[in-house]
Amino acid sequence: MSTCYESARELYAALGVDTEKAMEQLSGVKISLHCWQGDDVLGFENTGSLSGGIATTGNYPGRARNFDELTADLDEALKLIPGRHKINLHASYSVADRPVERNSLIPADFSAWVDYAKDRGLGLDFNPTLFSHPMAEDSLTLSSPDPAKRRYWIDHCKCSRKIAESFGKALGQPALDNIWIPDGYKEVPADRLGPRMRLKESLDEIFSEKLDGSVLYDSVESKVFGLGLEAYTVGSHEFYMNYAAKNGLLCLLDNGHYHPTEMVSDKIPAMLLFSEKLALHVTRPMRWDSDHVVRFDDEVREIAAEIVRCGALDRVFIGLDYFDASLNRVAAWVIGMRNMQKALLTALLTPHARLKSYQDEGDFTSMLAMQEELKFYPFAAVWDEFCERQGVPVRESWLAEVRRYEKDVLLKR
Ligand code: RNT
Ligand code: ZN
Repeated sequence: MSTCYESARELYAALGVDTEKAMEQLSGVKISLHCWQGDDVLGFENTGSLSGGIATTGNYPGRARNFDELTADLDEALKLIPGRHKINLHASYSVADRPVERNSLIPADFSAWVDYAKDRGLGLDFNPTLFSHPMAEDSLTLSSPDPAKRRYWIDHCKCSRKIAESFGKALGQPALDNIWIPDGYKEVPADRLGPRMRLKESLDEIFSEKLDGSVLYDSVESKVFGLGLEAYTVGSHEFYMNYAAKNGLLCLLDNGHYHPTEMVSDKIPAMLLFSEKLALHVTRPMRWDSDHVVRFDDEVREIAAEIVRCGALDRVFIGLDYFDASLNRVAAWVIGMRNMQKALLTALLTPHARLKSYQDEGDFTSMLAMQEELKFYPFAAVWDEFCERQGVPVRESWLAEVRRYEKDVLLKR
């Protein structure tokens, strides 16, 4: 035990905060690591470029091109991240030994991923992929006016739920199946209701099949706009918030999918009052839904603080969602995951009851003073101790290992 940690423990103890308990709680939090940062969201189907109003920029060398490369890169990242987590897959990452059509995918097409996760004690989450595909060229899928396209994507979403359910069963921990669609229009539409009616009908059919709710959670993810789809998004926040509430599904809040001054942290307690579970995509929007690597910034810390002070660590599915092709992709995973964990740890080291009572007593002076003083409490010493105990590199020493891997593996691709 370092002397830094010992003195930090005493300082926190004086506030009534137990650093041992905070580390213990943090070690139990699983974060879903999005596989798609590893290959710029391209997947294994060779469909070419990314579409659906999302984009990656940059051409940093070493992108993973297949299952072996992507899993090797994930292993490298996981070595440097404390705790045991989940991997978030998209349907476009199937490892089938036959030509796959997305509307007929089966659990066996992902058995390599299940074996991978089982070997390492990881969980898996899943997402149907309703973009980067000829049937989604116009960025209209579940709301398309073309019944053949709707049928194709409904069937894809139905298969996807079964695949996620199979993950939950095989790995003995629930899997989240999250539906996000790009559907929207570049120009101000002449009909806003029709597409939403079609989306609602498609979802009704997708969710009409009752699967095993003890291993499968379904979520729906809204958005405010996409690239080239600036005027209208079919699956807006109001649409999905109501749809999820009425149908007992989870709402997935992606903090890049709201107006720039609208905060997901503020939505968390409101959502948790009305639903048992909630899902998040933690990202970093810069001016727009730019999907930058998650930093230890004010909003990520506030999101973590809300989860912790609502006592909701077991009610929120925390996933990351960003894709930056201008950086070492393994480092991008490590930075984002460690930042999310640092934010959670900081939240766990906060004397929330004391701050709340200042608020309730109307003592806003003490509340503000303490909130600011707490920013300079030695949470870094607790983080270092946590990394040490978890057997992962302390502070920036992980970067040298990523550089070694880059030289030995990534640059040889
Ligand atoms: C897009 C959504 C969605 C995707 C991933 C790849 O704006 O955030 O979650 O980023 O499914
Ligand atoms: Zn997202």
